[in-house]
Amino acid sequence: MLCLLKFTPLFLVVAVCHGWLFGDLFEKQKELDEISLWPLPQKYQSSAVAFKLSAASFQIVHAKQSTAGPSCSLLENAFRRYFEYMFGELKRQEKSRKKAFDSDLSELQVWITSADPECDGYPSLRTDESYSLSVDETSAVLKAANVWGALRGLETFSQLVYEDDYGVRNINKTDISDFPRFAHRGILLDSSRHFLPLKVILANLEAMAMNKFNVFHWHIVDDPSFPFMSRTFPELSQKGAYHPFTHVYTPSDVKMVIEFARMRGIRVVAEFDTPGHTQSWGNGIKDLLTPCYSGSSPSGSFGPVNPILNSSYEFMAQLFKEISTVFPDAYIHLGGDEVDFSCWKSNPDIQKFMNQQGFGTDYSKLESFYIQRLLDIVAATKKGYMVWQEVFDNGVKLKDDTVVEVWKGNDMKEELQNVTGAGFTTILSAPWYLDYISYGQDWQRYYKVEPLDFTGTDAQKKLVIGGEACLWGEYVDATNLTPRLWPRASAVAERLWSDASVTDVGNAYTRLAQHRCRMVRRGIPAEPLFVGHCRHEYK
Ligand code: CP6
Repeated sequence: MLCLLKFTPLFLVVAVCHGWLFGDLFEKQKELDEISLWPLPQKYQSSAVAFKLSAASFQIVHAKQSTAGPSCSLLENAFRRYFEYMFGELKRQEKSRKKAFDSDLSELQVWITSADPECDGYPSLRTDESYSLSVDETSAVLKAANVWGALRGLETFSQLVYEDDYGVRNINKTDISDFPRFAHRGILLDSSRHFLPLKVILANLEAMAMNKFNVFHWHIVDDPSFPFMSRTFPELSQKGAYHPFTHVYTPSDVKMVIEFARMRGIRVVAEFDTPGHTQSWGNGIKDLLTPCYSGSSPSGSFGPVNPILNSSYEFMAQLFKEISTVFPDAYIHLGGDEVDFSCWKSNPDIQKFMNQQGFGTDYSKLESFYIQRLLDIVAATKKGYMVWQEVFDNGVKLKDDTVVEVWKGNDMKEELQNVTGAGFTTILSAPWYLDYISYGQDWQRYYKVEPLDFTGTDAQKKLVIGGEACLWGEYVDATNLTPRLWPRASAVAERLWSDASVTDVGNAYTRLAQHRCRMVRRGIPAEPLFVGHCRHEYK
């Protein structure tokens, strides 16, 4: 039995005898523990040789040759976080040197190889997240070009550590070489339908890092509320948030989200969706929205942003100028989905404008007219943009680096074919609307999606840069968000990170059940997959 190796203290000998009595059961449990990597690395080789780890004689350090050192706070912070994940539940006395045994593995050396480790930078679409990890006596080496790959490798290392039958931390001899299949692996959270307190957002960034997600698509405002506090237009949240003080994201809140995400290698892409989904904007900004008519007089209700007034574009230029400085990511999501034409149709001034422009009765031309001007405004801020698929479908002229998000379930494959055929990069969210719930294990449905399963050339397939799991907020707030998202989003995480050949649902089930227990142990209340238990529940 493996557990006999090098163990000398009396209490362990007793434990070994105990282990023999229940040998089969324990062996089975150990097998399970040892294969709980999620998402599965690209290349993975492990052996049955186990090394034990003691909190008192194991440390995560910068490798001598590393271009990063103790001045890299991102790594220092990550070392502390992962040490805590691995040894956190141990009582203080077990961590102290008195009662300790020596670790077979004394350290994990983190070796950053690029001249610029990117400690103080932000991750981007082009970030190299690859790493290699070698665990062998007496030290493990994690090698990555930059801090972003190191973060992914630290997560993997922490997932390799398991508790043996005696509560001792072990790690097996392992070699891993890993990189993501897709560059954009996102989660959409909606803080407009319900206000999401900061700590809920931060907890989910934490869970995202555990699943190697790297984009937080923050659908921050929408029809029901405008919680983003703008310095340029404070009226937006004063009049548009559910509450002007408690249900807003202050500039310092937003900074905290961005920094917390950065420390975990996660981009924050904010979405300010226009011209539709903007009811809450109208509370604070006079004349921004189109007045709807009932017959020949205004009905008192309002529609999408008024596209025929110069003031609308002047407002957008100022707002997006601010947004472009608040959010450091190279991309802003401009929305452009689900524009309801009925209000525009009812308004005589809009009808007149349609005639002048020669748009006839094709209101999608008016929508495109608006979007086109908005895109030019945003391009002037030097930002790239993401848009929902309608913007492409309506034939708007887009910058080459635009990312088109495919969200409609019908004809999804045809849409991917068209978008990539036109040469645009695209991400897929249509199959991953996690706000939809049903009885049973729907994660398997998300898991089985193959993003490249559409007709197209190799060049077209390369333009699919990833996907997003979306949790729209109509039925979600702080009380149920986390368990609704996890571990269902984990299925999407593996689809977007691991090799296309990783499709065995049975194998995935075993690992995912473990991964879910690990998330729970780390403080993320992830819901169960099915009947069963987590080992740590009974400790
Ligand atoms: N809000 C916004 C939404 C949705 C979209 N945009 C949505 C539409 C259909 C479904 C789920 C969500 N709630 N702003 C579409 C991208 Cl099924």
